[in-house]
Amino acid sequence: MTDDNRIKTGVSRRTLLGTAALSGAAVVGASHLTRVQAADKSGAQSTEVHPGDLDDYYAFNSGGHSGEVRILGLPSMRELMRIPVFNICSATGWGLTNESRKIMTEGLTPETRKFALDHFGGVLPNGDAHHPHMSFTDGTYDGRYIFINDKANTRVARIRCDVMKTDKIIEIPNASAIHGLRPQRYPRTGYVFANGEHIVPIPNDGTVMDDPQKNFWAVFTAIDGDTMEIAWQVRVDGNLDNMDADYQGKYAFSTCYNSEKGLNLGEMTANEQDWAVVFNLKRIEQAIADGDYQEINGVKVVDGTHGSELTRYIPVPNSPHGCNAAPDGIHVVFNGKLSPTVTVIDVRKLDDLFDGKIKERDVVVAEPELGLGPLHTAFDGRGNAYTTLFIDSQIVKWSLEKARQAYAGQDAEYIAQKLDVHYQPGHNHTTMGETREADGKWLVSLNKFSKDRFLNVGPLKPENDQLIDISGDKMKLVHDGPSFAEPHDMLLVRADVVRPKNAWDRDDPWWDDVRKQAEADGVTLESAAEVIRDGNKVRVYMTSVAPVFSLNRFEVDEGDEVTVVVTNVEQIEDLTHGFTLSGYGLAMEVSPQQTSSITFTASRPGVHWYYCQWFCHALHMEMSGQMYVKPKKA
Ligand code: K7E
Ligand code: CUA
Repeated sequence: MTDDNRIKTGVSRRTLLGTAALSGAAVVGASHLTRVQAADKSGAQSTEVHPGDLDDYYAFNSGGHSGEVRILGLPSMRELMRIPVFNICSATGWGLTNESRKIMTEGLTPETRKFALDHFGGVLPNGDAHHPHMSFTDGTYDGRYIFINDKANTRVARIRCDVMKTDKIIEIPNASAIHGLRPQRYPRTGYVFANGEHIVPIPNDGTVMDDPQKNFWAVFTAIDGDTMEIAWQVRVDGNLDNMDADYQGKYAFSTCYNSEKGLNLGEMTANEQDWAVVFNLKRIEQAIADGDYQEINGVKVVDGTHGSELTRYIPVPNSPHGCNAAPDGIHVVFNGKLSPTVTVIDVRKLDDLFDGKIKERDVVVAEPELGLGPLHTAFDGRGNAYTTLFIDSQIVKWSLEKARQAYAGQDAEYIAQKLDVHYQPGHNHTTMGETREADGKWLVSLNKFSKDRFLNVGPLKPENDQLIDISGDKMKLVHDGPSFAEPHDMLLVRADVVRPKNAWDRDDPWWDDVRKQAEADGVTLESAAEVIRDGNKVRVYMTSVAPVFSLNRFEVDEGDEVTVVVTNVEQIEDLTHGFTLSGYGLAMEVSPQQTSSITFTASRPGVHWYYCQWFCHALHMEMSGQMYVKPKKA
């Protein structure tokens, strides 16, 4: 965080009982402290972050079926913030404010938008967020965005890292359940790739519903990460699970656990081998440029099924799951799940594969046997790989080079260590481990079960995110971190890469709609205390400065459509206000220099109090006002 991101100090906002002092909000100015890392007696890196010290890494944790993203600090594992994405949030008003509702609805297909309106008043209430990944420039994180999938309602969202808010959510047509997701690494993001997991008829409108072998498909989608518009889709055989992209900007990879196109467990696991699909990005772009596509539901779809020149299908044992590109830029690991092996390919062989000079299995350079249930692999940048073993409840550390030697018939012991984790790990993630700046300091194992590790909280147990020191020769387990449903994947980013603001910029596009309306109404948002009537529409403009709203009272008629616009004109860091309207199910966050708005029908006559729900001042309880709703004349 640089000083220019911080609000200027010494602002004369000492009115109203000495606002800053009473609210307890610190005036900005302290420089960032860097934590001095000490090793403990056992030689492990210290996880201790003393009061007032800052963590070395941001961890962006997927919230699974809670639909959100959480920010933790590493190595302390303290939860710092939650970012609502696909869920509705009582604290921040995500899903309630006009700004968030626009983001949550404008990227839906017309059919889904209608469905959401008919059943949920406009906003889908749930999501299932699995894979958070940051935008890349030149093979490493650039701190601009985080992208995340929604398996439940087939969407992809983008989070702005400057304000840590979701700014785009789009639904992916022609797909069912977006699962694997990765941004393009090189030269930049660029594309955000998204896997459709379930096979469905395309289009899926009820005209065809039988014969899955012939009529059901999965699609691989490339989204333009800058515009969040869909660039193209590739129709493939089988389904798509996890995916990754290379470090050259030429290829993307997806695992498939249902090459059988089965519709039940027995059918889906029938084959001893499934496959990994390789997508040739240049050839796909050429096919699009040549007009060699079908337009389905407004998206350009190319054919990538068997025999296509756009894809290759590499046989992989057995129902593979995770798909992970190593920071060496050379190796990609497909994790066997039902096979005790992982399959490693060398991306330098892919040009020859696509040119027909070698066969699919010729790109495989290692297939080490690691243990039971290999799901995901992470890397330390020193040639080691760390694979989660779901069934064995272990992390296995192994050497890529030695696994290659063993595959070539040499006598090489590739497994370096197996470490017990508690219990049943899904993903793991290393610090900067999916970038060319992998630093091999820490690994987090995202365990699906915690059983006896914590105080009993009832039948629903927390999960257990365990911190492991990988800086030395041996992995060391150093911390247990309980978490709520359900971290699937965690992104570990060096702290200096992420540079959030301490206040919104007044010209932020976030409230563009409000700004336009206010201009038309002749209202200045930063000093507003006005009620504008426009037929049965009423717009209420106010500001918030601890501990008062600029409007202590406003009047409307029963049945009016009321829009409340609050601008927080605080110049002080961490002085967030809120607006909660009693009895109307409404609340919103208004952070420093932000404008937020909310619209509702004044359907309940009487006196209704509104108040600031974000503790902001010694007189926070008094930060309130009344809406008078005059009853309709009979
Ligand atoms: Cu293995 Cu959705 Cu990445 Cu969960 S997936 S674990
Ligand atoms: Cu403003 Cu509490």
